[in-house]
Amino acid sequence: MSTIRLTMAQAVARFLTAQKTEIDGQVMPLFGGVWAIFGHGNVAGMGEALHGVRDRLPTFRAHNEQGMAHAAIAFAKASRRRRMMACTTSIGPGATNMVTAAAVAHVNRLPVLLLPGDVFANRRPDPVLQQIESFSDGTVSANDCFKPVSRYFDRISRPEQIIPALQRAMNVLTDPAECGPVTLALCQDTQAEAYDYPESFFSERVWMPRRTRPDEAELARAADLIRSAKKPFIVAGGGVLYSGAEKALADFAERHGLFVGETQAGKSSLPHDHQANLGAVGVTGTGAANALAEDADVVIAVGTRLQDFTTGSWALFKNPNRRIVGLNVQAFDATKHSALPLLADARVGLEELSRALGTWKAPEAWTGKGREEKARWFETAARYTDPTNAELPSDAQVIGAVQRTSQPSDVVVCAAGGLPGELHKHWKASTALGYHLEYGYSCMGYEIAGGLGVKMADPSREVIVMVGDGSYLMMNSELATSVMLGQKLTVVLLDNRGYGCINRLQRATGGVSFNNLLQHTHHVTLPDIDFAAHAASLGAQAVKVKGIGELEDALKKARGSEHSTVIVIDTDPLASTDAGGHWWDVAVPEVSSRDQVKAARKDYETALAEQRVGD
Ligand SMILES: Cc1ncc(C[n+]2csc(CCOP(=O)(O)OP(=O)(O)O)c2C)c(N)n1
Ligand SMILES: [Mg+2]
Repeated sequence: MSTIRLTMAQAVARFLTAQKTEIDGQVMPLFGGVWAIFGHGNVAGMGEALHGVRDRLPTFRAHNEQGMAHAAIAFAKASRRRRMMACTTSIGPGATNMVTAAAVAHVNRLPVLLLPGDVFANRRPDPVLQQIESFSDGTVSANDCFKPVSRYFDRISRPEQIIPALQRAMNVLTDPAECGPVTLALCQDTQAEAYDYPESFFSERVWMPRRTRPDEAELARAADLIRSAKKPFIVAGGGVLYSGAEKALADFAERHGLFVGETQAGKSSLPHDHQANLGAVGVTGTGAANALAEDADVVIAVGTRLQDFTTGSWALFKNPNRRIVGLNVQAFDATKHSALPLLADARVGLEELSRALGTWKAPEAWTGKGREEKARWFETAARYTDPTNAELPSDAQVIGAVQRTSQPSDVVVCAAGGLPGELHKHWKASTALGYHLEYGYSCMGYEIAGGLGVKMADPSREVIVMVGDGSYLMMNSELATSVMLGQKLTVVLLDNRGYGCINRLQRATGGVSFNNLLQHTHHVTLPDIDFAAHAASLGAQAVKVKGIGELEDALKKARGSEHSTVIVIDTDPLASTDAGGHWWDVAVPEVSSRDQVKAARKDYETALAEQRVGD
């Protein structure tokens, strides 16, 4: 066996360069790069190793570990999980800064390879700078925080351990069912230790997406159930996009006369104007999709985790006879709420299901209802997004302006605040992946860093990041990285002077406006933040606009620019789209001295009665 003597860190770097993926017949590197913030625990080991492979595996310097991991996660999502990135950090705070991002990837089932540095395996210099020192457990380090939010966690304390660990890591990162974050905590002395690695460990490997075919009996049972349906309805989740099943979904819906509601992760599975697409479903759903979801007797749930925003906290699907067919690669999801599982890749699953259904079509009366509801919704929705002269436009009116100046190939990126709900209802996505919402963890601060990852995944598309003032203040530093890397973003920053959506939620649950909008906080001086000046200081072109007309002009100008641009607009914190949507379970206090809370509790108990438990 021929071997090569490398440090463990050099072996990691070399191994990553040998991993390939095949997209549209073209073999390319699986890893689009490594994000790195060096410190003690990775600068000497991983730093030296990454420098050695920089021509084949670029290293990118970020400003915040959470932000760089967000960029990596967004890159993977925008690449349909077919490409990914790694992230390396120092030990201690550099590492734990990434834990929230690991949770983002875990919830959203997205691949990212996290390589935090760890304490010395030999323990000689203990306690080292940033070592947390457990009194009771000598094996614990700060990196144990990654365990619950990693699909696979390992700590590498001998150089040869990296051989099975990296192979296991690749299984997890590329398996559609298991997919999620992998954390390999790399002890700093081990990174620098040499070992005679077998050459074969570094042979090129081309990873192909596994397309699990349905089990025959499950397929027959699912087809029987769908054939018995009078009111079938499809829920399209992120799995449709990860599988590249858009055409299969369109064919399936057309052939069998079915309508589709899209989750946040599934939005853009069908073009907004496709006859079958009723738009968003669930708590932030369109009136059209929700009308059909409420009545549906068979819900075909494709590639969705069925989170509460999709199921209306399990009160949306009201038909007492409703059954669910769970078409999913992951049994954990396919069997939720007594669903009839159909374990398969979304694309082949839909193709085979269609074959099994033959010429079966949904009843015409039901199809007619879908068409009517869709027409009614579009008329209603336009009232919220049409141009306005209002001094303080709503989020929906800003979305209307962005939409009017956008191109079909644009990608809109968002994650938290009031915007995701408004975008889910109103954004008209024309092409697959044109809508990028991180709404599994809805992590404030994902937006700009995520936008950067989306842009790096496909630089040919214009990326428009929509972000609230709260999210922007929480994390904006990768804006400077976008400037540094020449990866252009257009950021539309909606300044409603605080946490608008949480203030609205607080009021809706009977609370007093308290500690959300800046004016309702404990303060000595009410902040008056000059976001345009802030963005400009990070190197972006920045402008503050007044109203929708100026916003549209600024958006057109930004399109012509090659530079990252931030457009700031003041918006109304109280306005949101009251049409469409569905109840969401947010627990209201059972006792309170406030009459408004008592009233909200009464409404809450009435709503709870609609919640279906366990069926
Ligand atoms: C990291 C993180 N902390 C807290 C929350 C809870 N949260 C959701 S939206 C929100 C306010 C967002 O404010 P902003 O970005 O200004 O959007 P707005 O609500 O004003 O539309 C908060 C605090 C979260 N989703 N993520
Ligand atoms: Mg805000």
